[in-house]
Formats: sequence, structure tokens, C-alpha cells
Amino acid sequence: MTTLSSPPVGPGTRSGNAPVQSPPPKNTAVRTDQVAELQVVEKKVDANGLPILGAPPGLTSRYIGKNGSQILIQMLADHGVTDAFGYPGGAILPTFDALYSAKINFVLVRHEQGAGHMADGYARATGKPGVVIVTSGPGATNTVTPLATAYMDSIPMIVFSGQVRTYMIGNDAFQEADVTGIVRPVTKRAYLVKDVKDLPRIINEAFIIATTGRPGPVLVDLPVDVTTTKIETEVDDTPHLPGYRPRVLGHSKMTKAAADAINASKRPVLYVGGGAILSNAWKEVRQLADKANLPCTTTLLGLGAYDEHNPRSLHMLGMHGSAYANYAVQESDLLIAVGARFDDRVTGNLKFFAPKAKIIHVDIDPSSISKNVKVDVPVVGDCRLCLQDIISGVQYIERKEWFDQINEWKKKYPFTYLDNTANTKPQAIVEAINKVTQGKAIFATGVGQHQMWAAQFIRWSQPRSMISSGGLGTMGFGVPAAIGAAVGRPGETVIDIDGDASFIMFPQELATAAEYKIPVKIAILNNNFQGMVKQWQELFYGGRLSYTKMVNPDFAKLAEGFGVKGIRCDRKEDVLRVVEEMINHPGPCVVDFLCEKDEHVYPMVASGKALHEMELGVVGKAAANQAPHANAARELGTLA
Ligand SMILES: Cc1cc2nc3c(=O)[nH]c(=O)nc-3n(C[C@H](O)[C@H](O)[C@H](O)COP(=O)(O)OP(=O)(O)OC[C@H]3O[C@@H](n4cnc5c(N)ncnc54)[C@H](O)[C@@H]3O)c2cc1C
Ligand SMILES: Cc1ncc(C[n+]2csc(CCOP(=O)(O)OP(=O)(O)O)c2C)c(N)n1
Ligand SMILES: [Mg+2]
Repeated sequence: MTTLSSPPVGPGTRSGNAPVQSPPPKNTAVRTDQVAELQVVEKKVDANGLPILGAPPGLTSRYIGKNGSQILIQMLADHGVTDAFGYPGGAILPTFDALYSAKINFVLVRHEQGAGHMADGYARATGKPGVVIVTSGPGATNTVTPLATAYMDSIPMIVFSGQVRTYMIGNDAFQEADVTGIVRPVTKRAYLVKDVKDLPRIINEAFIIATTGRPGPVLVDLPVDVTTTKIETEVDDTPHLPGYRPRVLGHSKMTKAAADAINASKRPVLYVGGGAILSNAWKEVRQLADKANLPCTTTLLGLGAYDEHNPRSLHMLGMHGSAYANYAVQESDLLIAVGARFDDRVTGNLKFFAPKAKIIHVDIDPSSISKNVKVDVPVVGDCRLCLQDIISGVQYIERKEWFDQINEWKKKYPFTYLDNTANTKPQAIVEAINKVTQGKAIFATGVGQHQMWAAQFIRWSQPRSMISSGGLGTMGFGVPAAIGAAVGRPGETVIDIDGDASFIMFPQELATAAEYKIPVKIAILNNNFQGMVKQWQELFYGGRLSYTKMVNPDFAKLAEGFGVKGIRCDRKEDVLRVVEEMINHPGPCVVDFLCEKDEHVYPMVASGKALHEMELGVVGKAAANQAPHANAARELGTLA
């Protein structure tokens, strides 16, 4: 039977049933140098290719004598939860009391938003759902941004929030907020538990909804009288989700049509997104590209699904993607989208997007299909399973002309920059990090230029190694997300490539890293500006730098104040040595890399422009015109 990832669903001792719950998996370290070994949680699928969502209905006595808080802690273990993040407060105190003696690795954060981003980073790095426990009112509302961040990028996460007693709801009680109402638009599902007898079923449903189909965040609001009341009778904990049957196996007609179209194509492009990471389909992506001989580009969230060292790689496409990926998409006769949602940062002006291409779209969410572009071959299902079917039908086709053209673009339009200032160029810092790690680390980012340079200048080869807020673009994400990733994959190098403005939105979680000795490395590309916004002001607002200059603290001293090693690096000759020092430091470490402020990210597709109308920047243009090889721009010196 074919399987795919999902958690066990908590049966236990049912009337007439033996216990069938297996012990939760141990949280083992994952080695980034072995892509194939990266954790893939297996899950059963029924004969129709639909996920098996739960045990057969039946009453169970396993919760009798336990209150809501104890049930929650027990069920987290049932669902294989080994780590959770959160912060206490009055309405969630009963649950924190139960946590006191629980075996879970609980990380006390400094701000509930931090807990949410940590859980998100944990989920992206491990494939397991991130779990958050917070109090009512402000504790819960502080998770709104992380929920929206996870929702936009389809990240499985469950927030358990305290709530005032059920009979106080609506009374403007102390720390009451209508949290389910507030988060509904940014969650896959939001529950208010009104009776402890519903709690076991709701927890099972929450895990199913968060982790199956198109994953996403779920919130479960827990009034104090639910978490303190004991269950006295047998209850039915079977998930009841009659309308929820996400389709995972692609229709065989469609997978065959997709394979036929690939075989017939002269100029195909494989366009891989975050869905390929979410479905653990990186082996299949690589197999398809190899077997059918397809050039492959990825989105920001798909980075690492394909090995960028492979000559077939076109690297990232889109607004700040490679010129060769964008040209290839525009010239292609077939675009094979796998777990990607044709985001506007990828397509540019939709009217002129991939004008010559037939489009295959593999996606688990039917509402994604033909949402932004008209799809010719829709394949609704899980990437991993659908690709397996498609792979079986494709043939190797040489496509020499197409690859010759692509290689010419690659030579002519490399990602490039000019090292022509006394200050360090931010790209050089990313290049140094790439050189020292060989791309074999987990990278988190903030949002801005540094995020794009990370995407461009790290050579991605490892799935679940890019932890970045794509859809919402949440500044402040980097530090907590890196901490969450490090909790999920202990023993691995985790580096947050951050911006100064993004970092200062969330420095307080350094205290969490220091307390728990979580050895995250934070490389701040400090241009003393909200660089990405400055870039737009310079390009489109006449250089009026309205409120984008940052007057920053001494980040190294700030780190030291938190008990974290801080280093300041203001000379370009020191960059490589400092990167090594940062990575070799055994504990958490912040490096304030002072760098050039007047650098722009190129290529850039301005809004309203088609992908092929991208700006290459002065250096990129010079490279293209003068010296058609990868290091051209650096050799051009003052020509730029
Ligand atoms: C400053 C900034 C600049 C950016 N510039 C770029 C850029 O130049 N290029 C770029 O690519 N992005 C860029 N982004 C990111 C961009 O905004 C989007 O987040 C990103 O492109 C979306 O990636 P995706 O299409 O892979 O979609 P995701 O959001 O990862 O969507 C995943 C898709 O896969 C589907 N899916 C989920 N699970 C499965 C499964 N099991 N099987 C099948 N399908 C599944 C979902 O239904 C969804 O349609 C930028 C972001 C910022 C903040
Ligand atoms: C919470 C939040 N507020 C505002 C923005 C808009 N925004 C996008 S990038 C950016 C500047 C980021 O500056 P920095 O972190 O220093 O990165 P840089 O671009 O300089 O590398 C801003 C303000 C955002 N994405 N998120
Ligand atoms: Mg900055």
C-alpha cells in the first residue's frame, strides 16, 4: 500500500478494541548530508488513495478520571509531539500545571509570537507539526502573525490557547478575546472547545487537519472549565470530518496525460514549489528531472527540493530569481508546476506569463488549480504520489537545442555583483557562508534584500533547509524560526541570515537561545537600512528615503547582554574568518556584519512587468554585454 506522511491518530483502549497506539517516535538528529534519510513520517492511505483519517468509531474509557489539561498532555504524546513552545498565563495555568510533570521538551519563549514562529520553523525543518501553548487574550492574539505566516506557506502548526470560562465568554471578562473569530481567516480551522467530552475528538481532528491535504495552522481555544473538568464517562474520540477527504492519488488519466505532454515537449521547464517539500517529494522531483531530462527551477519555498549543483538546475525563478530561469519559463512550451501556486512574485504580469507554454499543475488543493493561470493538465493529488505515476510514463529525451540555449543564458546572466566598495558587499557574506557550509546547513532568514541574496547565493541542495516566510513576508521571523529548527534537528548547523531591521523586531528570543543553549548562528547583514524598501524608494519613489534608515544598537553588545556570543565584523578581509568563528562557536552566536548600504537586489521584475522584462542592474547588464562567463562582473571593475 502506498503511504505518505501524517501523524498516528489516537485510538487507545476502545470498547471492544485492544490498544493500537504505537509509542511516539524519538526525536533523532537528522544529517543534512544524506537527503534520502531526512525524516519522512509515513502514513496509511486507503484503496481509493484517500488518507485514513482515524480509527473506527467507538467509545473509549481511556480519558476517564482525567481533566482537560491532562488529556491534552496525554494526547500530545499520542500524536508523537516531543517538543512544544509557549508562554503561560492565568487562563492556561491548568495546562501548564499538567506540563510540569510531562515528558515533553517544552521551550519557554519570551513572546508568544516567538513561540509561533519557533513552531513554524520546527515544522518546516522536520515535517512534524509545530505545537504552541499560550494563554488567553494577549497571549493568544500574539500568535495571529505566526498563524498568518504559517497559513500563507501551508505550514502544519497547532496553537492551543487558554480562554475564559465558557459561561464568562461574551462578558468582556479579564483577558477575554474572541480568538477563534480573530484567527478564522488565517487558520485552516479554529475550534472553541465548549465541553471537555469533545476535547479528545477535537484534538484528533486538529492534528489531522493541520497535517493532511494542504497543510496549515489550526487553533484550539480551551476555556478554563474545559481544562479543569474531568471526563467521567466513556467518550468517542473518533475524528468527525465528513466533508474532509483530501485527494492524494492523482487521476491516472491525468498523470498519463502529464507524462505524454512531457514526452512530447521540446522546451519543458519543471517548476517546483513548497508543496514538493511539504510532501517529501524531493527524491521524486530529482528522479523526474533525471529520467525525462528536464531543466528545473524552484520557488523560494521550493529551494532544496532540487540539487542546484545539478547542471539541469535553473535556480530560483521569479521577481528576484535568475534571469535564465525566467527566460526559460517565458520560452518554454511546457511548464510542469509541482506543488507551486503561481504566486505573483513568481509570475510577474500574468497576461504575459509563460505565453508559449502548455501547463501541467500537480497540486493537492483543487482550489489552487487554474486560480492564477489556466491549467491544461490538472493533476490533483499529493506531489510525491503523483510524481511516482508520472515518472513511470516518461522517457529520456535529449533536447540538445533547448539545453544549449539554457546554458548560453546561464553563462550570460549569472547571479552576480561587483565587489567594488570599501564596505563589504552583503552578497559576499552569503557567499562566505555558502563556502564554509557548502550549503549543508539549515538556513532561516528575515525578510528583505538579505533574504533574496540568501536565496541567490547559497547553493541549495538539501530539502527542509530553507526556512523563510514567503507568502506573508514576516520580518522578525528569522531568529525564532531558526531556534525552532534547531530544536527540531539538534546537532545540525542552523544559521539565520538576517537583516538589521528584521533582527531588531525579534531579538528577545536570544534569551531563549541562551537559556536552553540552542546553538543558532545569526548573521546580520547590517546595512543600517530597511534595504528592500530603500531599494523600492530609490527605484520608484525618486530616492525619497522616507523612514527607512535604521539607527541600530550595537548588535554584538546586545547579544552579549543576552548571554550570547556577539561579534562585530566591519572589514571585508575578516568575513571568511568570522563566518568560520561563528560556525565553530559551540553556543548561540550573533555576528553584526556591517555592510554596504547602497546595494540593490538584481535581477528584479518590477511590478506590472513580464518575467522576461526583468532589470539586470548595471552589473548584470555589463556582465551580459561584456564577458559571458560567471565571474564576468567582478572582472569588469569600473566598467559598471
Ligand atoms: C521580499 C520577497 C521577495 C520574494 N521574491 C520571490 C521570488 O523572486 N521568487 C519566488 O519564487 N518567491 C519569492 N517570494 C516568495 C513568494 O512570495 C511566495 O511565497 C512563493 O513564491 C510561493 O512559493 P510556492 O509557489 O512554492 O508556494 P507555496 O506557498 O509553498 O504553496 C505550495 C503549493 O503546494 C500545494 N501543496 C501543499 N502540499 C502539497 C502536497 N502534499 N502535494 C501537492 N501539492 C501540495 C499547495 O496547495 C500550494 O498550492 C518572495 C517573498 C518575499 C517576502
Ligand atoms: C512585519 C513587517 N513589517 C514590514 C514589512 C515590509 N518590509 C519588507 S522588507 C522590509 C525591510 C527589511 O529590512 P532588513 O531586515 O534590514 O533587510 P534588508 O532589506 O535591509 O536586507 C520591510 C520594512 C514586512 N515585510 N514585515
Ligand atoms: Mg537592512
